[in-house]
Amino acid sequence: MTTTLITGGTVVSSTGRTTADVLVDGEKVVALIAPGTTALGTDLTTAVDTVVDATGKYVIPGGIDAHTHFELPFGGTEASDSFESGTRAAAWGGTTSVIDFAVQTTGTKVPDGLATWHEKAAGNCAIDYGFHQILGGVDEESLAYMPKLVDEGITSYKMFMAYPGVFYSDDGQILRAMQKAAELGMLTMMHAENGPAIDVLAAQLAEAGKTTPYYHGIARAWQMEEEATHRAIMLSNLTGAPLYVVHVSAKQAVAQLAAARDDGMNVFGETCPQYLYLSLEEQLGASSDEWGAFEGAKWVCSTPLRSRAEGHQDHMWQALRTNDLQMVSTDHCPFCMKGQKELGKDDFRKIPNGIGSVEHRMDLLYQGVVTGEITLERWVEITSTTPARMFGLYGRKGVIAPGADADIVVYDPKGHTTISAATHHMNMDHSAWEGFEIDGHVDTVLSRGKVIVDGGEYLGAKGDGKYLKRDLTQYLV
Ligand code: DUC
Ligand code: ZN
Ligand code: ZN
Repeated sequence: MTTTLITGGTVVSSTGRTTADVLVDGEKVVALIAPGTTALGTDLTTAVDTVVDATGKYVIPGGIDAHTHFELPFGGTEASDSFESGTRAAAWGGTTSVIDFAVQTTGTKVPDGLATWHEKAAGNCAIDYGFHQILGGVDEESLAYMPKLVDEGITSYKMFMAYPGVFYSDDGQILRAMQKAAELGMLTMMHAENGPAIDVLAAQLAEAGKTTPYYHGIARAWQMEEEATHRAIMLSNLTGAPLYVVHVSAKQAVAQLAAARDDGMNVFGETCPQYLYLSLEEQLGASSDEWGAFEGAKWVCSTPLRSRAEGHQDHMWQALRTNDLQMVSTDHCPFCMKGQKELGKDDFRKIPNGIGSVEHRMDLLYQGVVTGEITLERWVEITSTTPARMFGLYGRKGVIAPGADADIVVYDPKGHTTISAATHHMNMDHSAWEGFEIDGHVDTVLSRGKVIVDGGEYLGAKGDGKYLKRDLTQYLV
């Protein structure tokens, strides 16, 4: 077994920071040691196989991105990152676990969708991976399969209040699934937007000739998100099923979650980097020589980017500080402009929805530390520790402590990262983050004890990543 000592760094957890050397034996962390001390009279730097010098750097638990869509069929095409390219890009960016969504679309069977997802991922991943299950058709069969999902380590599932005919569940279906989830202790994840109403608004805009990407954001108005979030909370309240609302972007939706939490309900919310940094006006309204007003298609995702004038972005940062929102995932769902986003050149409704960020989440959130939006500890908490607890991985993941998997990132606060499609590792012909400057850098990444990224070199291999059978959420007793 290989032993590694990470020396001289500042080990950061969700609750504090300390100067310590981290000793790794095989796949596990075995000790945090005060620097300069010897263990059992041995100078560990000469006793171990590998020494990683982290002097002046942060040593943090590897990032956990709990919301990715690799190879997702969507809008007549497929998300452009495979499990291979997507997890490798994640590793480059300091993410060492992902939880992707196995898909049941309306009219198909849950075990078939799940088997397909296992086939796509097995042997291809650079880092560890788990699954949530999308339920796109709540019926007797899919309800009966829910206990089996738990047995297979899929302890959370997602429903959609949007996308009629593809993923959509009506309120009666949601109620039934939540009743079952409450019984099983499963976490219900919700895409909370009023899809049927949005589809009417979108059709009215298109008929009026308003077909550019900007109108995607107008059709998917914040009222549609607030209303659906409220409805999901009420169904959760009625059934006793804990609720996790994905990709929250509207400040009014946050207010719904905050009020429910103040009332003692087990409801949680995630936001994504795009809702912290990007806006309806600047991105969806963008225009370029190459793409004209279609430039905004790069940022067409759902929920949509919100108006900066209305203050949603600042509110998302605030909610992360106050714990009204608990964590940040990417909703990584990449599509190229050429041949994919282009499908909606004449009609925003045909643009495949999604932004690719799996490589940049740790950096983008670290920039929030630099600008004073969040503390260093909160950065670790919302990118690693909380995702681990939320999705039944804590102890193994989300912490640097004896017995935990040695998923570790050495992050250099004096380093610098410029994000660009020319240098990123995601399979995309553009970057939603082109030109973003980060005052920090992912230097070294260990995945279960193996150094997979170091000094600008990728040292991992396809198949390093293993399937994560997850426990029930650790947020509930
Ligand atoms: N939102 C996206 O932007 N893409 C995929 C699915 C979703 O809900
Ligand atoms: Zn969604
Ligand atoms: Zn998603």
